[in-house]
Formats: sequence, C-alpha cells, structure tokens
Amino acid sequence: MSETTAPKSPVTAAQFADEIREQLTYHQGVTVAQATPADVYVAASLAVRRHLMDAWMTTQAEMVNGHTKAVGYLSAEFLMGKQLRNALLNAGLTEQFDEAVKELGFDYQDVIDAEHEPGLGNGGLGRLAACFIDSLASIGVPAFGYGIQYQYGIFEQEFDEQGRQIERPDYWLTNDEPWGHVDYNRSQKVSFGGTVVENADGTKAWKPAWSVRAVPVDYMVPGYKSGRVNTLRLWRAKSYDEFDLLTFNKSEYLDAVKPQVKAENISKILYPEDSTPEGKALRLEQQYFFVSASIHDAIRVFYPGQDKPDLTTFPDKITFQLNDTHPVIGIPELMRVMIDEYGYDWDTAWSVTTKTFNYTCHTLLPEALEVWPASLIGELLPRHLEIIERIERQFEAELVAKGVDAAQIERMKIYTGDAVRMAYLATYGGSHVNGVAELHSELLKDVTLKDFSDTYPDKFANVTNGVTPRRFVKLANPRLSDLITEGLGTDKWLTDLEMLKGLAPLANDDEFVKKFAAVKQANKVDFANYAKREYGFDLDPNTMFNTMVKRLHEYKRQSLKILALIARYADIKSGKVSADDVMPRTVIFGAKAAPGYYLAKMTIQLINNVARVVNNDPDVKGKLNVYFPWNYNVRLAQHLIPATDLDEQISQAGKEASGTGNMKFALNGALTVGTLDGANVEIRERVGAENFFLFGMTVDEVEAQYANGYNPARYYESDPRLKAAIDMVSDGTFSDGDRNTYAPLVADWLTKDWFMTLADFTAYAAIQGEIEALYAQPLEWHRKAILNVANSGYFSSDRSIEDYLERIWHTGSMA
Ligand code: OX2
Repeated sequence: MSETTAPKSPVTAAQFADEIREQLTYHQGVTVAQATPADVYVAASLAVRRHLMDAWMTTQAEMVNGHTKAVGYLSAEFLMGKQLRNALLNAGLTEQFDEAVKELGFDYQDVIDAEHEPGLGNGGLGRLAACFIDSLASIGVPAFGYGIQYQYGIFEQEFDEQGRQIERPDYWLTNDEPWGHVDYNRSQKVSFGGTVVENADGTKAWKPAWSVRAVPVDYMVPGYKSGRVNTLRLWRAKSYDEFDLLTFNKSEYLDAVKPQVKAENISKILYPEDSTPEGKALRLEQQYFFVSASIHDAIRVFYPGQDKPDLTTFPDKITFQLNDTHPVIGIPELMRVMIDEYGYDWDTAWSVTTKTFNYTCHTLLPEALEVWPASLIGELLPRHLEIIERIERQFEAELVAKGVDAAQIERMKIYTGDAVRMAYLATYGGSHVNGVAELHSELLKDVTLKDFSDTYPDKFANVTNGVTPRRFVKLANPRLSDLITEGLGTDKWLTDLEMLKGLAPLANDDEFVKKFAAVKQANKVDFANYAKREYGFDLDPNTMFNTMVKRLHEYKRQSLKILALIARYADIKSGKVSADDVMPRTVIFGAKAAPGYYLAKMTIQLINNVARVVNNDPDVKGKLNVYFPWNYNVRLAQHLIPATDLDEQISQAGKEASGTGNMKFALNGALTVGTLDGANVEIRERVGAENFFLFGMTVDEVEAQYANGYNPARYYESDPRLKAAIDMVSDGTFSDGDRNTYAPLVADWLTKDWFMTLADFTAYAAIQGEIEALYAQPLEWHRKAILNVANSGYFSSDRSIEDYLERIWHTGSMA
C-alpha cells in the first residue's frame, strides 16, 4: 500500500487532548482532575480507536465486495503485547499523544504502564501470529485473525524464597479493556457431544448433547501507514443457560450454575504448554470451539444474508492458515458444514476443503505433534470422527492407487483406529504444508513427514519466520530507529526492511560506529534503570549484557548456559583466571516453564540460586553477575532486546524449528552465539560467518551420537571444567549445602542428557574466549553488530507474508 493512502496527520496535539477529555467525560464520567493514569489510558485508547474506525469499516467493506481473496489466520494463540503504543504508531498519532498527555498533566510512561499486557500466547508461536497480522494489515492484505479470548492468559511468574517458579493466574481483564469490541449480535452456536443418526434419505444428522454461544470480541489490527485496519476476532464462550431456575429454586445454587460454568470454562484459560500437548478434553473443546465459530463466521461474512450460498466459491473468498495442529479439526468441520448443513456431496466438499486449508508446522519434536484419542473425539465430536474415518478410507485407497506399499500406508495412517494424528490430517486435508525456517522445512520433508513428502512432494514449502520491525525496532528501540533513519536518509526501511543493507558501508565509518555504540550504551543505561525500578536489580551498564530469553525447555539448553557460567565462576574463585583478566559480564535470563515440567522448573531454581550465590560473592564482584527478571513477556522483551550485547541461541541442532528471538536481537544490534539450528542458519548466512559466534554439533553429528548410543558421562569425565561445574551443582554450593536439591537434574545430565548439553559444553566454553576478545575491541564489536542489523532485513514478517502470498495463499493486497 502506498503512503498516499496513509491517514494524513489527522489531528494536532491540542485536538487530541480534547478528544481524550471528551472520552473521559462522556465515556468514563470523570474530570481530568479526577482522572488516574489508568483513566487516561482508557480514554486515549478509545480516542485512537475512533481515528481508526473509518479505515476499519472501509477495509471490511472492501474485503467483502472486492475480488481479493482474504486470509483467515486460525491460531489458538495471539501474543499481542500492549496495544496503545502500537496503535498510536500505526495511526500516526504518537507525537500528538505524547504532547496531549503532557498537556493534561500526566506522565506518558504512567499512562502506557496502565495497560495490562494481554498474554494470550505461550511464546514464539503466539508472537509470530501477532507479527503476521500486523504485517498482513501493513501490506494491505484483507485478513482475519481468528482465535480465543482467554479470560486468563499465560500465568504470571513469580519466584519464591528458594528461587522456585510460582504460577499466578493472569486475570488480564480485571480493568476496563478498551480494545476488544464484544459483538453479541454476531455470535455463533457451537455444539458438542451427542450422537449421529441416519435420516430416512440415508444422510447423516448430528444430534449434539450441548451447545455454547461463541461471542466474537473484535480487535482492530491497524496496518502501519497502509490505511488498512484488519480484524482480530477472538471468541469468548458464553452459556445459553445462565442458570437452571428449577434447581436454583430448590436452593441448589452451585448445581444451578453448572451449565454456565461448563460452557464458560471453554475460553477460561490458555494452556500453559509450549511444544507439548496436554491430553485434555478441554483443549479439544477449545480447538473445536474457535474453529467452528470461525468457519461459520467466514460464511456469514462472505455470503451475507444468503441462505443457500454457493460454497464452491469459498476457496476464492478465503484461505485458512492452520497455525500448527491446534486448529486442524477445522478440516472435518468444513466437510461437515458443507455436507450436513448445506447438502453438498462428499467430493465437492472435499475439493473445497483441500483448497481452503494450509498447514504450518512449528516443531520437530514428535511429542509436540498432536495425537487425539479416537474415543475422545468420538465422545465430543461423533460426526467428525465418522468423517475422519471416511477421510482415512479415501486416503488409503488413494495411496494404494499411487502404488504406495502396505508398510508405508500403515505408517501414514491418519486414523489408526485408536487415535487421530492431526499433523497427518492437516497434511492430507490441505493444499500446502510449510516449515518455519529452511533447515526445519528440510527436516520436515526428510524426517518428520517423509512418507508424505515422498508421496505428495508438491505440497511442501518453506516460509522462514519473521518479526515486525514496527514493534521490535521502531517502538522498542527508538534511538536505533532514529540512527538508522539518519544513516539511510529515510524511514522507508520500516516497510521495506531490506533497505537496512544501506547501513553496511557505514560499518566502516568510525563516526557512525561510535554513534551506534552510544545508542547501545544509552539503551543499556535505560534497561539498568528499568530493572532497578521493576525488579530492584543493580545492573552495571558498563559490563557486557549477555541475554538468554525464551521458554524454558531442555532442548533450548538453558542448562548449557548455566553450566558454562558456573565453570567461569569456579575459574575466577579458584584463581585459575585472574580477576583482572575477566571481561565483566552481566548474564540475564528470562523464561517461563510449563507448570508441570519438572526438570525445567528445577533449572529455573538452579539459575536463581546461582544468581544469589554469584551476586553475593565479593571474589567476583564487578566481574560476573546473573539476573533473572521474572515474568518474561513482550513488554520485558521490548526493553531488554535493545540493551543486549550478546544473545544466546544455543539449542541442540535439529530441535528449534526457527526461533524469532534470534531475529529480534540481530535487528537490534546484538551479536549471537549459537548453534546451526533453526533460523540461526539463515541469520548466519546473511550476516556473515565472521559476524556470528558459531559452535557445537551439527544435525548430522547429533544423529550420529544418537545412533552410536550417546553417553554423557564420558564428557563429564573428560572435561575437568564441566566436571567441576556439575560437581558444584551436586555439592550444595547453590542449595545452602543441601546435596539433594538438584539431584534429579544432575542425574539426568549424567545418565540421559537427551539434548546433549554435555557433548556441546567444551565447544561452547571455548568460544567464550573469542567473544571476550572481540568485546575488548569495542569498535570492532560494534562494526559487526552494525553488519548484523544491515543484513537482517530479510527477517521482517512483511517478507514472510510476501512468501506466504506467493507460495501458499496466491493472493495479494487490496487494490
Ligand atoms: C515455536 C517453535 O518452538 C519456535 O522454534 C518457532 O520459532 C515458533 O514456534 C514460531 O514458528 N509451539 N511453539 C513453537 O512451536 C510449537 C509447536
């Protein structure tokens, strides 16, 4: 979308202040004198929404009336982050807001802080969905994000006295929430349970046992300077029976509200899992709930007022992207809707369905590919199970016709009789399957879905992930953004991120390098202040800021980082390394562990206790510090990433599908220490091998180790520094002398170590010397950091969306 369609600077600061006053008076009923920052936050948000409203309505009208196929991004998670600043940026109102708030007598930071971040996602998958809908709107592609408005998002993390993770519910809707519009008049009915009966004419009819009302809550998704505002439609579950009056009148109050509780539980809470499924009925209920409502909603939107819509045109109206396996039940649902509700025959329904859906896989961990017990589907969605059975029969016949051998057909079963493999259903039932980085897509083809790629090679594609430069550079790092704009002479890079390449020659310009270094230093000072204010930490901005932020998972190997850190600590303590030779480092962790993930939680406890011991040890004072700010979220990411010198992407090769944090750090001028995994491979290729700290085994080496019977104890015995570090974990150094605290973790390292932390330790420890030598030459370090920024433009989510448009969706922006 060209800039001519961008909203012109719509108001002056004084006018915007008036608009805020008006909202305070007529929406909230408070005067400016009575207003709190939270009131001003709500009023300002409503004022911004008003500015976006016309573009929102035009976008919707043109989407329905135009000829451009829309995208429906079906995702169980959208990790949006705070809305106000982003909406202001995209509406072109940032400066007016800053001034208006000041004029009203408020500090803009207090107003921004009043917003409670909606945590409707676990990590990378949910944040990717949020970046993608930003890019879709910014490019001007008509699109809906479809998901669930969980009442409780990802838990709030705290640490107890022992450094253990405590999970608290995140009731993010406690205060006025100005962004979501609850549209009761466009709700959908979603049904569950019951039986399937045969009609007299031989057709099937599902007689469900119970239903819930899916109420859409609509969020605006404003594009950056595109004049387009798309919709994120998050469904909230409501009961049709508020309570049973008969039961209530018998004074059985709790029983009377049971149906309501059961219905509303569906959108109550986001599963705090990342990469592993929870085999819970409620999760399947959630999945079906939002997917069924969304499919019906799309039919309502694109065939307005039509009782007998021509659904053979459905794939020309919308393409549904399945964000991982969570929405895959949509495939049998669209079949059911077409056959049972609209009377189409099987073949027509199948042709429409396969053209409508595409599937993105985000993992390689076999345990993360959802498999549902057939009994559960049968109980909750009996008609869908029948449809899946028939899909299986058709699939097998097709494979036989293709000459696939019996053993392979057996391996490829979607429906095994006992279980339904959702990734297989998605692969067969949609047009394309994509991985999220080149290496990942290759491994999907060659390993995880090999039988399918052998049989249907044309279905497979790659789309490497990306991140939105608006939120993660412009908003998060205003100083760097200004410097980039100065260096390039334009701010057009915000919608054409490859333009960052123009910075490469400036890496040789000492003046520019010094300015770049000054930006990083100022960001570090800011973060130190933030960490003091929010967490009470005392970070020294004159040390290297070395960050590892991501979900806590064994494959991501926070263990590797903490063991190397302990080894370093031991070296300084023992005098093996003289304190004068130590490059001062501040190590910062951020990570949530799934509440039921025992070893991950123990790793959190260990990190916290290493931090406690190291930070209180006068022998290493000023040389090594460790901090673990709790409750890592988008807000913390936006503060921490711009302040980071060195980023850790140290997963076991072949396990991280892509990573997106790695892209955010590179774009913000951090150097990366990492393995050849996920998108690290592409980042390194682009920024240059000499500007990336590579270490560790390759995928092939990892596979060879598994094949030869990996023995971690061998590494423990052969590297004395590793041995010393592990011994310190066992001997009570980090548990007030108690030798049992970390025993399960140590036992796992020494006997199992499935993700080969020990095997990569020596290489990881060795590369630290190289890192520190470079850091000792600030100009050289920052030159390399500039080259990281300059060559990371490819990792814009705008580029990812362009790739989806071209390779998978075959649609484009609105004319
Ligand atoms: C994550 C992947 O672990 C990560 O590598 C990737 O960058 C991100 O998705 C976005 O593609 N749950 N979360 C993921 O995969 C699953 C499953």
